[in-house]
Amino acid sequence: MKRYKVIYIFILALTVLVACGNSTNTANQPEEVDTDIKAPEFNGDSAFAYVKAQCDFGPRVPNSTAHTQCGDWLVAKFKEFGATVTEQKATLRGWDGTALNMRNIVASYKPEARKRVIICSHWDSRPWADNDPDEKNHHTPIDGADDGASGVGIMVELARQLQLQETEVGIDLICFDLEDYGTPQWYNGKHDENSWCLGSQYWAHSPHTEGYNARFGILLDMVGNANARFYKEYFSQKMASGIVSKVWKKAHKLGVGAYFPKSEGGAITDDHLPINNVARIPCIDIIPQYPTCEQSSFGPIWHTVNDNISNIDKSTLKVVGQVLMEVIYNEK
Ligand code: AHN
Ligand code: ZN
Repeated sequence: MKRYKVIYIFILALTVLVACGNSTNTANQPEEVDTDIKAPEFNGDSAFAYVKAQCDFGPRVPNSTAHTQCGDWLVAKFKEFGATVTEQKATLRGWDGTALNMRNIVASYKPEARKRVIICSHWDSRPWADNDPDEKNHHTPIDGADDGASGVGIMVELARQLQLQETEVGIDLICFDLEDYGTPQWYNGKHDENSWCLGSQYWAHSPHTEGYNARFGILLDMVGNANARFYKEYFSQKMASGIVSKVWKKAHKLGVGAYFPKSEGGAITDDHLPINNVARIPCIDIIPQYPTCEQSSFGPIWHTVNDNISNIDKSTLKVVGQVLMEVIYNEK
């Protein structure tokens, strides 16, 4: 009898201990409260129409009529959607000595706000399809539906959304010029990394407003292909890992994580580098990589004449656009 009593008390004590332990644990564990708001719905069809509108002008290569006309269209569109538009114009030298008429276009929302976020992309298209499998095309200008127009198309749709519902922070949609005038593969002379990204280099050295600053930036490059997989680009991860986490988390929460693998990709020279290194604003690059593609790690249509509207996928535009919406509408 005595022994049973001892065992009974022992078990009772143990039960109480375990229970207390559990309850203490639960109380100490901060519950993950999701304070995110649901952003308005990004329209993929609308973004697609804006990508097509740019391509319809013809290749937007520097110093061309199509380039001027598309630039005018972008300025008009951003104004129509209520943005404060600032242009930067300058004459810059290309790798071949050509004087290039640069035109950076900035569409600002809440220009007076001190907390700001940059969404950017390049709007020029490459004058040479120098990675085309057919050598005959190596001097042919490209439409740049993916390489250029896709990111800008998403930005024009973002502008339409920003007019309908404002964000807490200020937003700058920056269209960089002269990204894709980099030394072509067929040139036998010296290849300079600085021949790429001329518009963003210019902007980083002298931003569109004095004393400009932003919390962070997100660069979009080639965000319109059906097979796009946005690995975490090396420099983005190295220089703005917090922003990479923020964006990739939103994508996975939205259920579109398949487009945003959690693994790291290669290092890419792009417009985010001068923003990080010169303007000192953390900026990531959302850019697809194709690790198994033999033609190019940027995919089979990159810098070929096939980079046209027939290879643009509305669903990919929608995925990227919605992820950006979730980011910017939750920035306080
Ligand atoms: C280089 O090829 C060195 N960088 C790729 C940047 C780029 C070109 N993005 C689009 N077109
Ligand atoms: Zn390119």
